[in-house]
Amino acid sequence: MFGSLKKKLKESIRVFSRKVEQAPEEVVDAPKDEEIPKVVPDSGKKVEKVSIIRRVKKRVVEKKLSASDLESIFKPLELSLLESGVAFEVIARVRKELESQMVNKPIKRGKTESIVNKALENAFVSVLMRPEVPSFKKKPTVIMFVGVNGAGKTTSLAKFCNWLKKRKKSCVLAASDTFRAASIEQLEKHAAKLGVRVIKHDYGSDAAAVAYDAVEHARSKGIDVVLIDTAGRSHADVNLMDELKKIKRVAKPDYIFFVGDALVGNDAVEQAESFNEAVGIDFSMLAKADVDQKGGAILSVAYVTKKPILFLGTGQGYDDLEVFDKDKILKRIF
Ligand SMILES: Nc1nc2c(ncn2[C@@H]2O[C@H](COP(=O)(O)OP(=O)(O)OP(=O)(O)O)[C@@H](O)[C@H]2O)c(=O)[nH]1
Ligand SMILES: [Mg+2]
Repeated sequence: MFGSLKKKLKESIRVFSRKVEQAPEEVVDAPKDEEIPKVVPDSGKKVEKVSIIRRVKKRVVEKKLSASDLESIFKPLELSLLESGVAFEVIARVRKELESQMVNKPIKRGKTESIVNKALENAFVSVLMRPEVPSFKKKPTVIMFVGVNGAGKTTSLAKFCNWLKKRKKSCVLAASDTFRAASIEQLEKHAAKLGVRVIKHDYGSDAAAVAYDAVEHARSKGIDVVLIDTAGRSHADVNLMDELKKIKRVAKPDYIFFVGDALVGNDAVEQAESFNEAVGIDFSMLAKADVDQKGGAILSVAYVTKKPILFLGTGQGYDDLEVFDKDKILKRIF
């Protein structure tokens, strides 16, 4: 996770810092003549030596950057972030943070790299959100999974079911992807392994009706959580987006989880925004974080949608699900 982002950032921080170091230096606290202890005639060498040392020690220790200095040297960092799929809004925020922490602030020579590193870390702190994990106490809690084709919805749903089971919550799955070939069998396989029930209709049938039946089933059997699998769809496909709205209307989910593929970077951010606009999402889950070296989606989805990332998918096994932990993310990057 974050391999290439970390490498890129390290290199661009070095370039950035070198440029800061090359910016014109200011003589700060240079001793004014009257401040320099006068050598008293016949006072001996000692006093004279002290005054020289003081003068050398106090010269040229720091510099200050202007906003335009920062703007002109931000390029390498900006490029690294763009190449890593970080959203434009996040880059703008990072620039603003660096500005507030570095412009017109004393920068000690030789300390630039650690100052830039810290400023960048603070910038990331400000864009990452800490999710509040719901208690899922309402019975049944209904959760609908949405996202584009192949993002990892069904796998994430199965992992989440496993996560809930470990917390003593019972689940039922709704096979509301009645569209893609073999989608129902895929969900049934997961359900068999997890020991939970699937509510299904035929392929081509009304996805909302399946979801409705699953909610009714949970109600009558006292099941804690209903997990609705939906077909992958492009936000540009009006008919399929209307279908999603219908499932929402009929099943009245308590939460809508957007599942994005971490590997597609900024595209996942745009998808999350579109699904948020169309049906309103409550949380994001980013699958395939284990194979994502760039981290752009992980850094951007929550900031842009204003909805927290709840989980990261970190592999293909049921236990490969990680509650999003801001501190853990920062430790991996810095
Ligand atoms: N490495 C890795 N692979 C994952 C992860 N999550 C899902 N996958 C894989 O991604 C592929 C697609 O996953 P699905 O769960 O079928 O995706 P989907 O969004 O339901 O796909 P559609 O129903 O076709 O839209 C599968 O091969 C999964 O094993 C993850 O966290 N890490
Ligand atoms: Mg699926």
